[in-house]
Amino acid sequence: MEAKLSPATIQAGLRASRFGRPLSVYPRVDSTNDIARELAEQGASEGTAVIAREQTGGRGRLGRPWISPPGGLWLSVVLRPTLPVAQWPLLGFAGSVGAATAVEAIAGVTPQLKWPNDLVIDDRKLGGVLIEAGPAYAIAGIGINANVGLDALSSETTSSATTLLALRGQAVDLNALAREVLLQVERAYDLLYQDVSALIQQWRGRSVILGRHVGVSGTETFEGIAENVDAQGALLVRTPTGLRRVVVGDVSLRAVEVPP
Ligand code: BT5
Repeated sequence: MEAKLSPATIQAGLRASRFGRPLSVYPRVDSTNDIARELAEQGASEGTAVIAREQTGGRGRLGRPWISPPGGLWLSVVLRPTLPVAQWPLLGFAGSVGAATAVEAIAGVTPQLKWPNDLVIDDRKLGGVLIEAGPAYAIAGIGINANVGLDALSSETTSSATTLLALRGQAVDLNALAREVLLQVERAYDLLYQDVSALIQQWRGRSVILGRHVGVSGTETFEGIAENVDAQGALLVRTPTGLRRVVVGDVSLRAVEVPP
């Protein structure tokens, strides 16, 4: 039987040493990032985590909506990074590498990563990461379509999204997934300080875009070959006029034109 998300169940056997301590689980909130931010403003320590069974105002990057029905994992963690601000984009790498590693361990499917922080399977989006920075903290928001039917997502996203339930045909243990995400995101976050190139290497190893023809939209729109990511998490795209560095934006995969 599918167990409901519960703080006691998640914390029993939690192997993370800081992430998820403390942890609160709400039935329904606007956005777990907002609750985590309030806690951070009140001085909550690094690792304080907030989970909701459902979000009514879940958000993505750049003000976009994030559909968050019951059955998903909607989780935010308070971070207190001491990294130079130029490296903060790598917080998203820690979130996405950790989340992908956890999904693989619990659900037995292998998410790939699309820059900056999407978890994708067969080019469909399974989850995403939203990093929001505050004065002396950052909030890492992680969303994973776990036990969510495709019909619970909006018609706009069903063709571009996937869920663990749709992929596997059976539910995952959400409490176990939450526990593993807390552990793996903590490990990936610690790598940022201990061995940042190892974290970037893990991101590269899961990348679905490197070496492929992509369209970039952000401050400018252009196409090229996604060549690499740099030590600050920016995407390097080879274009006919040279290498372009993308710090904020979206990428989409393009079919490679075959010459006639
Ligand atoms: C993201 O944004 O991918 C970041 C998502 C972060 C969600 C978590 S849940 C916990 C925490 N609390 C929050 O309020 N947020 C975080 P972005 O790359 O901007 O992707 C947003 C786009 O993904 C939307 O414009 C839709 O096209 C699509 N989308 C929305 N909901 C989706 C879903 N459940 N599954 C797949 N795609 C979705």
